Amino acid sequence: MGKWWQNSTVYQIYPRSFNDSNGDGIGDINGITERLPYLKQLGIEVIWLSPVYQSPNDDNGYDISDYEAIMDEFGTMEDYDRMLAEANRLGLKIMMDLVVNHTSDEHHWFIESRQSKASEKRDYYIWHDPKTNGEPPTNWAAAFGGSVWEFDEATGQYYLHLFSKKQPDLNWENENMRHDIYQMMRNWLDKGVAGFRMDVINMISKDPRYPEGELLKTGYNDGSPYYFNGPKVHDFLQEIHQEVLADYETITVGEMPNVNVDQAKLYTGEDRKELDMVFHFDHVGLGDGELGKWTPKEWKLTELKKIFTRWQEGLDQVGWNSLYWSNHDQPRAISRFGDDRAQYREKSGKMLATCLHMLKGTPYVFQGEEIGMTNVKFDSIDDYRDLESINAYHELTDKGLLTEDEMIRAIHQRGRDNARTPMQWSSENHAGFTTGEPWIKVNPNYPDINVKDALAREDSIFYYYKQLIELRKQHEIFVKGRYQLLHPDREDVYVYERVLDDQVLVVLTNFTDQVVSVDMTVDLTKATCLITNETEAIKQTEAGYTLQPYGAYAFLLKR
Ligand code: TEU
Ligand code: CA
Repeated sequence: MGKWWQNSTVYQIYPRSFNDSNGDGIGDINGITERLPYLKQLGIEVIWLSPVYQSPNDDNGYDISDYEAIMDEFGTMEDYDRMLAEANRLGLKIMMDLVVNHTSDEHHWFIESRQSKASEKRDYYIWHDPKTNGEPPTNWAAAFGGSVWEFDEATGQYYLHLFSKKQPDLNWENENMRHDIYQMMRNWLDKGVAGFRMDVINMISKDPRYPEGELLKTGYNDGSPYYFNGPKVHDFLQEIHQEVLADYETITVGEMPNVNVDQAKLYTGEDRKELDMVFHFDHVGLGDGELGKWTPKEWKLTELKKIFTRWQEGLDQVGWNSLYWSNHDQPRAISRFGDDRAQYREKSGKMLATCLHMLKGTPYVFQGEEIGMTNVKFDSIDDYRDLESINAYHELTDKGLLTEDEMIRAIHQRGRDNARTPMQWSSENHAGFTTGEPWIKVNPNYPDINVKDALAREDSIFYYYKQLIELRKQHEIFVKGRYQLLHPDREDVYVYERVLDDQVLVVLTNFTDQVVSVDMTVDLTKATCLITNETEAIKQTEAGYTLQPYGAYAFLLKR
């Protein structure tokens, strides 16, 4: 099953926040081109590019109004072609973000579709009559607040939008629509892109009965059992493979909220001819309370270990894991799973990277993760830009479910803008991201946390990531080694092994700010230390091996 991307590392760019080349305060494609040598230096091989297509930016590009034009704010198709050529010249592959569960309501397909019931594009979207009492077809809650149904006066029907009302869901039951999507995908592959990250791709098949869901605290119903992993999702994915992907050497990853291991085997099994890997959400949902991420609770390391172990063992030999701590929808890894207090920030960042990058799967590094960027705490909701946070703030406080203070604190912990503050390039004004006014404020800690500083310090997180990425290419055990969890019940350390023939990779990570001891059956004093965030060799006492706060070691030894 050896595929080139099994020992590659993917770097995600969120273009709006990556690098502004023309001083308008918004990241752009020429800004990306300027920084390609930096990514080459890191050692990554694939760039997952969040959407750069034409969009009104209701959801920052995840609402596409033209799949084959470049967003005005990001530049031109010529800029794009130049960036693609330069990336490919440097040996960097571009993975585009395919958002085909929905378009923007400003896409010409939707403009035509809403014009009349007789429009030939009517059935490209999901239109239903009101209930006899005039209410929407179901009471389902939309991901970004309110109902999933928006009434359209012109034709007296509702259209479905699982996200914002400016993101109408496409009707995948319509064959003409599907084939328009396939042609668009082929056009991008013919330009030389390497593949696709497929946005909420397990939502494209809906239960045709549109049954009501369970009542939620918000007063809407939970329709998610009826639009995740739906009845025809595998038919559609196999058709995408057959009509498009089979003709190219691609890398594909499906973003799949609510996917479990058994379903993932069907999505990523090599014989299934669907996708190469999926993003699951089990670990990033840790601690979710009765209002999901807006009521974040403590999480337990034993829970995290159970989740990673379920996926490592579950997909072993029959599928392939993606490995990630964060992305543009998630808080910063160090703040979420590590410790962003100054004395532990870098060390816990290296510990998290060690823990993740030694697992079986393809690692994804989110922009800024490689220099240890952290969450931000803006005082006012007015400083936030993400419609998910802003809509939730108003809906949940208006309904009296959370106070404004509780909501702001939840946004500080789990809001998506934590990942969307501008990339911190230097200690210059606006962190060197722009010479203009940034579209969202820069994290005020940029004078201490920035690329220029990281590149100047050989002990920075950047060079640690570079080393991890290189190790993955050097040792077959990273790709093929069988995973084995050790000390499953401990709440302080994550210790696991990877075994390949007579080789054993032993990974020890301390997720706490305490000194701990770990007893091991293997003799680590004779092992080769591949990488560590410590300046000294591991010590052994009668209580076992000593791990300092947020200490991490990876050893290679012969059985
Ligand atoms: O995200 C899918 C998704 O489920 C998000 O709503 C995410 O889980 C949530 O924001 C976490 O709280 C994809 C894209 O990654 C996201 O940026 C888009 O907003 C969304 O789809 C709609 O395209
Ligand atoms: Ca710009």
